[in-house]
Amino acid sequence: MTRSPAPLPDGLGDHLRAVVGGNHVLVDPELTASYETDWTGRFSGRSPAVVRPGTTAEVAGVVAACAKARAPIVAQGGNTGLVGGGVPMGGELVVSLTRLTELGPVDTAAAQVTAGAGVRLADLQRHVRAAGLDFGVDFAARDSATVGGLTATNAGGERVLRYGGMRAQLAGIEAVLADGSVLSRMSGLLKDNTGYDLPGLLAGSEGTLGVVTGARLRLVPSQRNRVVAVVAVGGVDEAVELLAVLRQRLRTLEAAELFFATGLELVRAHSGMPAPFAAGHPAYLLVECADRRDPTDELTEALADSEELVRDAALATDAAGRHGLWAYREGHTEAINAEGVPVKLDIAVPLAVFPAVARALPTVVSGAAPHARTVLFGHINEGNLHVNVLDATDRAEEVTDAVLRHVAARGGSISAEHGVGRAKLAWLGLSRSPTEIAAMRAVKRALDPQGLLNPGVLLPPPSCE
Ligand code: 2HG
Ligand code: ZN
Repeated sequence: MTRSPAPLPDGLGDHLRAVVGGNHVLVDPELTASYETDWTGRFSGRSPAVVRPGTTAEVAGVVAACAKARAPIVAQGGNTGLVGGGVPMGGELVVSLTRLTELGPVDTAAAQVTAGAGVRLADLQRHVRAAGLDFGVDFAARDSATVGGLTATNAGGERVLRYGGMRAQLAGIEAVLADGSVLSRMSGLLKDNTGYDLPGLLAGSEGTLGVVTGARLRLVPSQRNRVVAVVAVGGVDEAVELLAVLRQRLRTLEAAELFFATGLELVRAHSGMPAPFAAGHPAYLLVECADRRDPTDELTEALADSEELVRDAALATDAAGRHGLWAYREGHTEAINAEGVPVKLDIAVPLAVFPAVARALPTVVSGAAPHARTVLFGHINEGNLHVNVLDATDRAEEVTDAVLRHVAARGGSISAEHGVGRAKLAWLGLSRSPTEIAAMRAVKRALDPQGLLNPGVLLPPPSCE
């Protein structure tokens, strides 16, 4: 059954139209629908209106109007977050930041650029690559994910191994606070030791402390030469062992990703891609090396010296070949969704227990949902596994509980990179102590005393702790 949204408080609609223009306050359900359901299809709500400001000043005007009317809001970027943190599940107004697409000139002296919250990751990459630099964060949803969303969720992705996550790329931030005031620290100074790290605090705050409107981003050297290898291995132990060898030997290592036979079969069935090898193998490690000099020889040598771990390997250095190999890994999310709405969990455990956890998880899931199918893949260097569970939406809570408890008991995190959102709200206490949660709650109260910014996301109601 589709719930009707709560009506806009008296006068708020007129106020919002005065700020952003009538065309950018959407109330027709046909127009609001795509903002109300997340990419996976699992999280869905109804919003009284979707507001699309085009400048930071307009965002400030929108937030101030909502504060005055005590109307809760959810900020939204590309809507490809995977934990239900960007959709109006409590009937909030959606503030879409996708019109904030301003992209400043690349500052090659500082190796920085200023980007609006609505700039898509792929556009940012094209822009900075044209100036001979690159951006340190990359992942499959690059064509839809935005700078604002990346920042608000502290996105991770495929290059954390070399460059760290989104927080590490921030040289500054601009955000609208809950009362409509604009917080701006965009000077890009890398040495600025004058108090609390506000960009670091807003990064990963999942829209609960402010609405990110822009960021000053650090850039990294562009690496002209790249080589990608998909390496077939006997299992997850071998993958972890091989990773350790490659990380030790290859200064140029940029990515190390893991997937398994089940995931590969799904990707192939969905995409029609040929098998990477004549025979099937239990697990696959995808690695990428990048450098100003060609890193192919050093990767080939390292693999040859690890012949006891390497069952087979496919290498590519040209762009089409590299993308073809990456497609086996990056194709997982779409191939899984094509099978049905998954329960998505995104965990990390120390590498010392990573193989045991990866082996145990399908059984842990089956204990909670006997008919479920578990597909694992992820960013092995950070011990980060994406646990995708199909045919289990009716057992989502049981599956989540079983997996997250298993992970927490082994020293892991209940959310490695996607964030807490609504999906893991009730389990935050498995990863954060009561003291940490109380401190986070105090920060939230101080910055958003009316509780209007993304209520119901990240921090559980006190009764759940
Ligand atoms: C990735 O690593 C993304 O491709 C999505 O974080 C993971 O679909 C997922 O579970
Ligand atoms: Zn990921």
